[in-house]
Amino acid sequence: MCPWDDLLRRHPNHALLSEACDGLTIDLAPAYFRPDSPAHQLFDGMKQRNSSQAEIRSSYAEMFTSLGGVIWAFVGVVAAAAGPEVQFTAITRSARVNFKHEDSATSNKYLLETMGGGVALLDYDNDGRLDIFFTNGRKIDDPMPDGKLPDKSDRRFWNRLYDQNTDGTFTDVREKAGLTGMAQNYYTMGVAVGDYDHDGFEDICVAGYGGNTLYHNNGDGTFTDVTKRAGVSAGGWSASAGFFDYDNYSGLDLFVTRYVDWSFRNNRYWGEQKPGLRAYCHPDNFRGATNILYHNNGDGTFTDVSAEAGITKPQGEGLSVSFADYDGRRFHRHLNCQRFSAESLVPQQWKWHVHRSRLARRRCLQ
Ligand SMILES: [Ca+2]
Ligand SMILES: [Ca+2]
Ligand SMILES: [Ca+2]
Repeated sequence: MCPWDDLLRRHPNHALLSEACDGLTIDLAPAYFRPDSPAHQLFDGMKQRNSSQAEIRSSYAEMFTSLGGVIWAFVGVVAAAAGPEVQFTAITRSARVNFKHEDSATSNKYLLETMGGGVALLDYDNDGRLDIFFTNGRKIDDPMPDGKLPDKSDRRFWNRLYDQNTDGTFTDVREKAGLTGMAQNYYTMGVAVGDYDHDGFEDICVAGYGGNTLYHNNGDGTFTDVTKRAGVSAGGWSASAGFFDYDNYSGLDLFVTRYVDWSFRNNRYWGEQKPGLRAYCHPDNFRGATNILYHNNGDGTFTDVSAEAGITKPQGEGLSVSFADYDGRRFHRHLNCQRFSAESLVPQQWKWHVHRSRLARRRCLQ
């Protein structure tokens, strides 16, 4: 019985230690100690002597006696470095969260169908239990007839709101809540949560291809689409959104990242001109779209202040956004994560500091 077994049971993440302890990979053990340390020499000596597994095992007890303090301290450091003893168990099915994202992939390789969905954890009904909201795609024909829009009427393309029950399971309440997205009929991607009107209930903004949707939480388990009145619909390809109070005034403002100027009509061909060998055209072949900053006017409406804020250039391919006051000056900055590793950091002075990866452009056919 390996004397570390009990410890390793309590720190199962440290697989290398476990292997060394089993005498199967004694080669690994010296690497844990300084070359001039007794422990290193002991392990290395065993390795040099080509000790049998039985010998190695029997020597462990002696090693622990002589090196006990060192090894236990070492193991303690390793355990601390390995992080807290938190384990996760997949309970998706037992929690009755049966959402499956539908991208509606086609042989025409429309760029839109490469996009995944977004998810938000929020307590929409203020019962103290976090609920889950998912965005979803919509049906795309293959090929898409000229002038036709994708269709979200099939239930499998609906967005989803799961209400958490008292026993930790979830109930699909999308229809009752009015959050299916069918009426708006967008291929949705990102989602932002924030109480933009200070009524104590979290509201939801969904970003997608076709436009954004701002849902006001009515406080009774239902939501109302207030996009038009709020003036945040945008259009084009919105990928994500986030609420933050950039001016510390009149509540949460809204930042929307937007991707590229793409449509079913200007989708391009990439790959060999043979059946089954078509691939998705690289996004660099399309003009980037401009991100949008909406200022909260405090009366349920927003004003597009992107130009004044200086965020309309350069045009990128925005996918997600995060906020933080990184220099402690009590103003949020936002980090706009763009395609691949490209990113832009925008401080309060609204000057762009752009660190864009230099990715080779690949040409696609019109
Ligand atoms: Ca809840
Ligand atoms: Ca609200
Ligand atoms: Ca504000």
